[in-house]
Amino acid sequence: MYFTHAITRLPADSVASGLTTSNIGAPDAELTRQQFRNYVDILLGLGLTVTTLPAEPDYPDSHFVEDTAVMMPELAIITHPGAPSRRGEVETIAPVVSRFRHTVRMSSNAHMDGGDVLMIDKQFFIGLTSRTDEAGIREFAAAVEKFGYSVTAIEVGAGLHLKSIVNYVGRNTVILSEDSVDHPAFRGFNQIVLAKEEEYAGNTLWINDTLITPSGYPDTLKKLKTLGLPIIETDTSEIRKMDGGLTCMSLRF
Ligand code: CIR
Repeated sequence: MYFTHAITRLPADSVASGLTTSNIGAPDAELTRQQFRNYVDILLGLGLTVTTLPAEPDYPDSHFVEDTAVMMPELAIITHPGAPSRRGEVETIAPVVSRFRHTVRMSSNAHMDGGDVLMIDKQFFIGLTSRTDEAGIREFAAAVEKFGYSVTAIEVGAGLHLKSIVNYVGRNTVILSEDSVDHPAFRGFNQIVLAKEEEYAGNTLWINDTLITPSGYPDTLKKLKTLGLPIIETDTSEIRKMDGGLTCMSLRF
């Protein structure tokens, strides 16, 4: 998949009021924005056209745009996010996404965060988590299967989202937590297994055969280097404080 565009949203001053389970302190709003700007610069450097939406102070998690939609070449699904405080975020994302794709909107009986949706070619692996339920996966599957996609549900025991612990990093390889290694869904891929203390770095983003990875995770970096792809490290200290990572801050297509 070659990406040409990304949609992002500027973090609001209210960022520290968002949802988090991290217990590693409150993020600094200005440093969050700086880390966000660095991220956007990396996307621009990789040749993507980036649409950055204005901050939404009433939605302190709204710069985690990945959770509000799932983009694919044929269509986009506008999700019904699992956390009640985040549901309003889709109202301002939907019109922007619909400039680029035909959109299908999930019903309010179903729940899904885009952070649970891992797309590898024509396969979707979708985490069953506190944010994404079976009804969400059923509605999603009904919308995409006619375009030849397969959908596999994955029970996620720990971590916020599936992509908190499993991501595709190119070259038929997934990076994943120790706990996910034996999952049959990932047996067909080469595997880079995260050290327990570096699990956060599993949220590495593969864009146009370049890897963007959080800085400060030396064991993961060493393992990623074996793929032979260009790697860009960037600091996500403030993003992490709100359970966010690199995939969360953009919709790529
Ligand atoms: C939340 O709990 O919803 C946000 N604080 C973090 C969302 C991170 N999103 C993602 O990993 N896709």
